[in-house]
Amino acid sequence: MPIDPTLPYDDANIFAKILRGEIPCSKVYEDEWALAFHDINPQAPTHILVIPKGRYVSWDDFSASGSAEEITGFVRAVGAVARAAGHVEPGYRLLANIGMDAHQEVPHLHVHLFAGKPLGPMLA
Ligand code: IU
Repeated sequence: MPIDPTLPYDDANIFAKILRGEIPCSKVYEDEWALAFHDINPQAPTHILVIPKGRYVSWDDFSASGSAEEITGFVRAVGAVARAAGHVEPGYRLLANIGMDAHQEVPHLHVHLFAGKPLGPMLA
């Protein structure tokens, strides 16, 4: 079910539990600002989720109220994940679903990183 992005942050969401270490994940990267792990239902040979450590529902509240340090740290982390996984060549795709129409399902900001095959033109 897609989430209502206008709701306040829910500390019981699954990615919050992963961040607190209450639920395991297949971690690929972690730093002060972000955690990255393999998606449990991969849609490409590489399908990684990168999440900020702060309590943000989506790109909307993150971009509006994240600090400059958090935003810079998160953006750098996404790039670091892609480089560490060796996907700069031949390329990769980033995607963030925000709210109902985009079918966001988990109410903690996450950026999908897809790679490992020719991904074709983007569908929207
Ligand atoms: P969405 O952008 O909110 O629609 O994507 C949520 C993603 O989170 C989706 O690709 C799920 O497979 C993934 N996921 C996960 O990796 N681990 C979980 O425990 C749950 C969802 I729930």
